[in-house]
Amino acid sequence: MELTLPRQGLMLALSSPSGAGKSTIARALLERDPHITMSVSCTTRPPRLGEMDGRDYHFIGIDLFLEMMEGGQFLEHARVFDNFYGTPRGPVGDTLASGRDVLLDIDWQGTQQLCLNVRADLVTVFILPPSMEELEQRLRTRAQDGDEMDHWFEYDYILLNTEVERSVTRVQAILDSERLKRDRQIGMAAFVNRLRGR
Ligand SMILES: Nc1nc2c(ncn2[C@@H]2O[C@H](COP(=O)(O)OP(=O)(O)OP(=O)(O)O)[C@@H](O)[C@H]2O)c(=O)[nH]1
Ligand SMILES: [Mg+2]
Repeated sequence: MELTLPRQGLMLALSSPSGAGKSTIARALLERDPHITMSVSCTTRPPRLGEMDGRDYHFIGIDLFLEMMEGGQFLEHARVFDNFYGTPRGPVGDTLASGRDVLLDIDWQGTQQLCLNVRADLVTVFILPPSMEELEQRLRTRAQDGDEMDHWFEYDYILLNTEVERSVTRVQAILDSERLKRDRQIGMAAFVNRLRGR
């Protein structure tokens, strides 16, 4: 049986230009790894067909969004296209404290804020398409997607998503390695003491 020690959870932020495959990778990772959960953002954009409130997003009005913003209830927030998006602080804190990890599907603006405020608990991954043709094929490329791409330089890890399966394996490898970082293994000192009979 595997021995699990208490550890400090981490936040894995995934960003990419639209259509580079971020949500496919995120979904596969969530299925594969039982110790990471998705952060459900608040947004002022209307739900799309098939989206469920509380699962895909918390769909809220602009008034409530601003109230939450002013109340400091977001870990980060940003305006993307014509809508507001924000990561609720509470659930992320609870998950990290319980030694589990949180997956965040957020843009570069949100990632910058997390880098400033919660760097120690943050791991950032940027996903790039292998070519612009690929991106255009998968999409409806939007004007702001070029802007998003300019921010690849601010991320810890950069993935070229040539093949989804390989990309998921790589994100899993990043996650596994980051979990093993000494600072996150908060149960290790006690374990070593026990090991040495102290
Ligand atoms: N900063 C920030 N960005 C968010 C948050 N939630 C979602 N986003 C980003 O907002 C953008 C638009 O998301 P959606 O409205 O769901 O649209 P989408 O079709 O999923 O867009 P893409 O993921 O870019 O293809 C994406 O880049 C998301 O990563 C959040 O809480 N904070
Ligand atoms: Mg998306």
